[in-house]
Amino acid sequence: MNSILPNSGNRWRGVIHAYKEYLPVTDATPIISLNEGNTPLIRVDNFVNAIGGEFELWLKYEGLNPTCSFKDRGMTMAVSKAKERGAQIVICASTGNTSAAAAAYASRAKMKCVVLLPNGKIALGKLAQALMYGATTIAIEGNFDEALRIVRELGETGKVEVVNSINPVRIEGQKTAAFEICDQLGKAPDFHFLPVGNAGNITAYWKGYKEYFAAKKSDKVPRMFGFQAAGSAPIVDGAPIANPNTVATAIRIGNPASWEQANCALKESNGFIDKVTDDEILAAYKLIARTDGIFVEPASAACLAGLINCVKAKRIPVGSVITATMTGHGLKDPDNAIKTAGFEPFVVEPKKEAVMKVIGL
Ligand code: AN7
Repeated sequence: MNSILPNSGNRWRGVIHAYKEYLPVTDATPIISLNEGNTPLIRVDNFVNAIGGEFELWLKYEGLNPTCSFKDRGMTMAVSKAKERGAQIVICASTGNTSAAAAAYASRAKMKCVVLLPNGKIALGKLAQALMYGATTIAIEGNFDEALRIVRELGETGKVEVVNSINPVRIEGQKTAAFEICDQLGKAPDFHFLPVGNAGNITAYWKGYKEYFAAKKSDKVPRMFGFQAAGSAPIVDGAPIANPNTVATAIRIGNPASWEQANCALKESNGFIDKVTDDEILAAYKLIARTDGIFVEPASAACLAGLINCVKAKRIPVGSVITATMTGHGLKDPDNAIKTAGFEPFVVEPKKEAVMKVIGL
């Protein structure tokens, strides 16, 4: 169970090389990779103590992927398969992270990339990425769900390759995160926590855990615990939301594409889905940075907020092993970070005494 072993020469070469036998690729598939995956699984006892938990919590820090989110796992697959088919243009709707990943992998594959984003509702770092990687960047005067509808319609023309998670190979790539967790932990966790937006990731993790169990690479499957933002919680509320809203713009989605599959994962795993408020998200976002030095984006913190609520509701048995996906890096969203930190830099004269005064020496 060593995640380095599947790679020749001991060098990590990305999730397709590592987990080929579980993925729909052949020798004819051109592998477009940025060496994604193999992200750290970090145990965070300080956070657990701070929230009064009595369990092990391990964070899968997906912000350390090449474009700083979990989306790279699915995108290496989607762009490789698109290249194999001879597609020239990849397209996606995105709340930001999918577009960053699509733009990067398309650039490496020498393909044109078009991204549709909700105007003004995308974190600054993600917008910078789409522009820097050279994607044709279109800001829709509408939300993610409307952008995805347009992308679906364009996909039907056969002229573009859709790389949203409605493309099933995206889910295939993303399931490798569950494999890595089992490899890194030496077993499957009891619970897996993650934020839910378009619901591709909960679908992918559940598929991955089930396949690894079937392959006898793990001893069980975890219960899947998903969390939506209160203003964008269609699955929890049981109906699509026309005007979703939340500070966690990554999961500002009112009509998830993988809704049915998410319900299936929840049911099959004896899982749980709930919503958390923006205040709860921001409190968890700040706490994990201050207790364990882990900077994630607000959407990622939604599942930590959910965990805090589960501890209060005594939903987690003592001694459980929990993993949680930190889906995106905190640097993606500098605006929310600076607003949430709670203080600004001390501006002082360039003198030792002035600095000592601030330190309290
Ligand atoms: C940081 O980039 O949907 O439930 O267009 O960026 O699989 O959608 C992003 C989703 C969680 C939710 N955390 O995952 C997009 C997009 C972060 C995210 C989610 C997203 P899904």
